[in-house]
Order: sequence, then structure tokens, then C-alpha cells
Amino acid sequence: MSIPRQIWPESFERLYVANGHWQGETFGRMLDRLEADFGERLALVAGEARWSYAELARRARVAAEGFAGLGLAPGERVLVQLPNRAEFLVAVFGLFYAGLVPVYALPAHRETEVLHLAAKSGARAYVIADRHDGFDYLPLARKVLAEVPGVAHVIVAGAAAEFTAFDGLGDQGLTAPVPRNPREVAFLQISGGSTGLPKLIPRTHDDYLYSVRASAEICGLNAESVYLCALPAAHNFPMSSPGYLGVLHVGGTVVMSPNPQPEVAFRLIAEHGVTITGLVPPLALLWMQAAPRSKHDLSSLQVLGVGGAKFIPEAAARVRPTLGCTLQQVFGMAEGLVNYTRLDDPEDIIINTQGRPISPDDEVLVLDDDGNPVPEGEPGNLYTRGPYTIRGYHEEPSANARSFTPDGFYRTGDVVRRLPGGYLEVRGRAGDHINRAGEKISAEEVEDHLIAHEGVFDAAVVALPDKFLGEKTCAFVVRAEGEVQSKDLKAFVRDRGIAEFKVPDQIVFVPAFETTAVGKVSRKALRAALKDTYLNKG
Ligand code: J2J
Repeated sequence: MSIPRQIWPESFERLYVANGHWQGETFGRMLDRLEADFGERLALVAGEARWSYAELARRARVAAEGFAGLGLAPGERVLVQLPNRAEFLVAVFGLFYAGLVPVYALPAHRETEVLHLAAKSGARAYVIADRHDGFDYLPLARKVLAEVPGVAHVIVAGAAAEFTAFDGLGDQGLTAPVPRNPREVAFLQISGGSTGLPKLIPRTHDDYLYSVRASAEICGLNAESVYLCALPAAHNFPMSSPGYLGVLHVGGTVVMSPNPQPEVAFRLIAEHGVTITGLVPPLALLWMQAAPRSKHDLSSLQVLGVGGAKFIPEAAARVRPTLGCTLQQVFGMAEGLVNYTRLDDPEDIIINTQGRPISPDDEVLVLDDDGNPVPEGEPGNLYTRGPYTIRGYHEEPSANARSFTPDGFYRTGDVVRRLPGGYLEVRGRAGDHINRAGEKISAEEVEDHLIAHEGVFDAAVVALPDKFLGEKTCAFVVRAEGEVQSKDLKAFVRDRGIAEFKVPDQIVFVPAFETTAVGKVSRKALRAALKDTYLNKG
């Protein structure tokens, strides 16, 4: 069963083709092109691996043969949950080459998220590493096999136990990519949305590769560029803004960092002459703190992209003095629209704005709550539509009715100011999620986990400002019978098998939630009122 073709109205498709955005390349054909153009150049550094484009392509084709050999048919989905190691790129290019559709899970995801993503995407296989960050993925894989009927194969990078070893997947390799329509869904990315579990974002070859090509150009990449992938590779930001795909597109080198901590990343920067990387604001702060004391030479670094959450101007102004490189603010979303400050923008724009859209065909509206345009410089809700912004989530009719207008604009949930030249300044957001160091957490999802505890009568989760994380989570909890304590609740939520970053940072017990005489208040109003009553006093 294939995913239906992603539909933009025909007039838009014609426009995006006519304007040169959609060029008809697929990820499978991209791999062949990269090998032909850059064969012996260094494509990837990861752990001990130093692979040329030819070697990466060879390995991906072998993996592709292996995937096909398992009986996976073109168009079928494969859940990929791999940390930043060489197998990540081999697996995803192998899947593309075999005409399969990767579904990206984060290494931090646990049972709840993984089971949901596998079931929702209709995944037929699950690709993991044996261990990462002290977590053993094999028991999780057994659970996925037992509980998600469609999943028939587990492929493991590392010690595979009873499962298929990634290394032994193929033999000769496919000789050509399995043909795919470039307008079809190439992969499913996950949303950091504000309601419930992650939604799946269908991205096509044509739309995504346009954003990759254009990002590579905006970020000044060329064959000498060396990109450090410090954030988890499954995130949209390190994937394509400009990310490892942007760097591969122009024949540069990708260096995989197993984690983004300065001690690890700085050594890799010095050793491999890294020229560009991307970070979320808390990590940028950490790097700026560590750089003056570091023994490593960071002088190769030319561009630091910062995005995923608001980078405050005071911090932004310190990037050049402390790290000696150009800051590029990146305001993007896995649903599509990506804004960049340009490398040659005046310092004032680079420090105070989150950039402007990639494409002349990105349509941006800034509207008040009644849907009327606000004057330039006034805050309003950001809506967008364009050549690489989706028109709907995968199989989410009710979320789609909320998140997209009838004429196809995506309601981003972000509140922005549009400034002269089309630059955007992010002011906040309308939706109820917590942006914790760039990881988006749905208030509703965490509330559901808390309410599942028998000692909890009701719960409301809000964002609190945090100097380091930007925002952290605070759960207001009304107890049921008994005296349940914070540490019990945190342990309970953690044991429900969710990503650690979703466990509430703080829990505040309150006697009751105020409700109006009518007895019902929107969750949004309730969260705001709680914050106001308990946290903003004095
Ligand atoms: C304020 N908020 C920001 C920024 C994202 C590049 C960069 C980031 C993402 C990403 C991405 C922000 N200032 N600079 O996909 O390709 C918040 C907004 C946005 C949401 C999207 C990329 N950059 N945000 O973060 O899908 O609220 O993508 O709507 O994870 O992050 O989150 P996500």
C-alpha cells in the first residue's frame, strides 16, 4: 500500500515547476548524481568511518538490495530510529534507493512515541541501533513487533540478537534506484505539534529537494564546506537547513557528532576543519560559554546556524565575538517554511530577526485573531503556503481542518512581526506547546500521562521561562485521593515510556482548578489562569 500522492492544486504545481523549484529529481537519483559528480571526495566522517561519495553510494545500494530482499515493496514505510552514526545516512539513502519511505523517529523516543509512529505510518520494518545513550533498543523492538501487526522486520546497527543485522543486509547492491515519482511522498517527518502525539508530515522528493538546494545556496555551501551534524540527524533542522543534505548536495563533507556537547563537538571541529553547523539556542549558549576555555582551534568555523527556538538578541550579539563566526538565524518548521538571515545581512538584522523565507514563492500572511492582515511591524499569527510547505498531515482529517485554511495555508501557531524586506521576528506562539530547548512538547500529551495516575484528579501543563532551556515544563496537578508526590509522578510518567524531555521539570500541586459557572473553561484559558495565579504573582 502506497501513500497517496501529496496534492498541491495543479495550478500551484505548474507554477513551482515553471519557476524552477521542482526539478523532478528523486532522492534515489540524487545518490547516483552525487556519486557521479563527487565520487572520490570525502562525503562522511562518523566514528571510524571516512567514506567517499562512491563508498557511501555503494553501501546505500547494498542496503537497498537488503531492504528489497526482505520483501519490502516500493512505497512501503520503514521506521528509522538511529543516532548520529554512519548507518543513519546509509539506511536512509538505502531506503530511498529501494523506493521505500523512511519515517523518522528521534533516538530519545520511547515506547509510546515509537508504537504510535509505527502504527500510524503503517510501517513494515523498524531500523534501530542496538544501544545509544545507555538505552537498549532491542526490548523496544520486541514490543513493536508484538504490538504493531504491520511491522515484520527489525534491522539493527550493532549487535542484532535475533534480528537482521544492518551490516549483513545486502550483497551486490541494486544497480539502479527503484523509480519513484518525484511528486510522491519521499519520507514522513514528525511534527512538534501542540496536540497529542506527533503527527506525520508527508514531504515529497520535489518539494524537499527544492528546500535543500535553495538552503545550500543561501548558506553559501560549496564542495569545501564541512558540516557538523550535532543535533539528532532525524530533526528537520540538521537534515535540510542546510544540514547534511545541503552539504551532500554540493559535494562537501558531513561530520557526524554523536552528541552536541562542546567537549565532543569542538574536537571534531578542530580535527576536520568544520565550516558550518546548526544548534538550538541553549546549545549555542553552552558553546559560547565553553569556547574561551577550549584548547581546540575553532577558527575553521564560518557559520553557526541557530534555530528551533527564539535566540534572544543579547545572546545573538555574542556569537561573533566569542566564536569568531557569522551567526545565521534559522526559523523553520518540519511542515515546510524556513527563514534564514542572509550571511551578508547587516548585523542588526542578523541579531534581531529570525530571517526571511527561502523562496520568492513562499506566501506569508500575518493576521489578527479575526483573520485580517495586521500592518507591517505589528504582531500577528503567521500563515504560510508555498513550494515546500505541506497542504496537510498524513491521515489527520480533524487536525488538518484546524491547521490548514480552506485555501491551503498552514496555520503555524507562531506569532510574528513582519519587518521591512519581509524579515520575520518571532514574538511567541498561539498554540499550547512547550518549546524546551527546541524540542516541542504537547501540553495535552503530558497532561494525559499525568491524569493516567490514580492519585491525579486533573492536570494542566504550561511553559515556564528558563534561562538556559528557553522554556521548561510545569505541571499543575490536582490530587485525587492520597498524597502523591512530585517524584512519584515523574517516575510514573517516565515509566510510561515517553521521551525523557517530556517528563515535567516542575510539578505544582493546587487544590482545584477554577472553572466558570458554566463548568467548562478551555484548556488554554485554564493554563493561562493557573500560570497567572500561581506564578506571576509578585
Ligand atoms: C523561534 N521559534 C522557532 C526560531 C523554530 C530549521 C530550524 C528549526 C526547525 C524547527 C526546522 C525558531 N525562533 N528561530 O524544522 O528546518 C519554532 C516555531 C516553529 C517550530 C517548528 C528547520 N525556529 N521555531 O524547529 O518542526 O514555533 O522545526 O513553528 O521542530 O519551532 O518546530 P520544528
